[in-house]
Amino acid sequence: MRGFFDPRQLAHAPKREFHNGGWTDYAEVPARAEAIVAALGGAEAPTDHGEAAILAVHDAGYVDFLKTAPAKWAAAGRDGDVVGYVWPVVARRKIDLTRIDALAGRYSLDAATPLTADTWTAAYWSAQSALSALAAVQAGDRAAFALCRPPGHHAGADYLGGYCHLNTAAIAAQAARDAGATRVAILDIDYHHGNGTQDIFWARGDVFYASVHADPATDYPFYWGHADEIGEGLGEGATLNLPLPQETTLAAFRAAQATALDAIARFGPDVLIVSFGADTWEGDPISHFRLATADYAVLARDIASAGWPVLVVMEGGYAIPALGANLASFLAGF
Ligand code: OKP
Ligand code: ZN
Repeated sequence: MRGFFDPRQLAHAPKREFHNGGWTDYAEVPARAEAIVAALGGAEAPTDHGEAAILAVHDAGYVDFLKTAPAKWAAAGRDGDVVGYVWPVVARRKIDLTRIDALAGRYSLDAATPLTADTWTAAYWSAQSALSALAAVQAGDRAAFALCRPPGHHAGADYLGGYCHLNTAAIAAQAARDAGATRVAILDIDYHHGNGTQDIFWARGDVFYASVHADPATDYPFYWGHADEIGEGLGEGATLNLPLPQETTLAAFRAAQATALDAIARFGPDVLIVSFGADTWEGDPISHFRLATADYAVLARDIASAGWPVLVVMEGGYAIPALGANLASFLAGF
């Protein structure tokens, strides 16, 4: 299977994130991608598909923020990375925001995702890796892999969060639609719910979003991913959330994924995009499921047996020594 990655994706390296009332080391480190490239025995450089596919999903003001916020932060006399500290929870007024702190709150979901001067470039190439893997599938490959790092599924049209800036799965889904696919399905099997992907396609019936994830009653992102969220308007019924309790092992995870695959089969996609996170692994440092390395091949075989062309995009997974083997197990299942 072809795999895509650009070394410029390594440049984004925030030092810390705010968690449980204090600063901790940033979990989404460049070494994650290096471990995966090593396990794959290398990756192809993506083709530059340009910014239009990104702007087909993301708000122009948000993209401008990603590019310019680090310079505004420095101009305000601050050291370190851009991070918000006040959020427009009560009133998202349509006022012209200029202050860097107002922008940082307006365009973010949490304080766990600092922006650096290199973030835009890394996120841009992460999106290009997704678009290049999509191109391989469009050219006839049964499956292709995009080593998207930074990841994407928590990023909405106009906000970053959860280590994510550009929603690579959504960008690929929209690009597939724009290239003529009638229906696109996204299966999200990262440990965390992909709130950004859900938000982007919430009111649309042409892109189905199904997610198996840790119950947001106990886990990030808390405000999304509950079973009663099914989409709205034209999108009603095109969102499926299957939250599971902490300590979940293969049997229950596989059954939930089968429920998602059945719903996707009824939807009838031209192409399936899998948001894959290896943070469901039993030893993940920030997550609480109990999947074993060999389980990923089982999950992948279940997905592959449905027969749709599959684009796999990388999301989370933070146990660096096991990351390569977990990903290799998953890809081998195809
Ligand atoms: C991103 B992805 C632990 C705090 C975790 C953010 C979780 C983001 C997960 N230091 N908070 O879905 O793997
Ligand atoms: Zn995750």
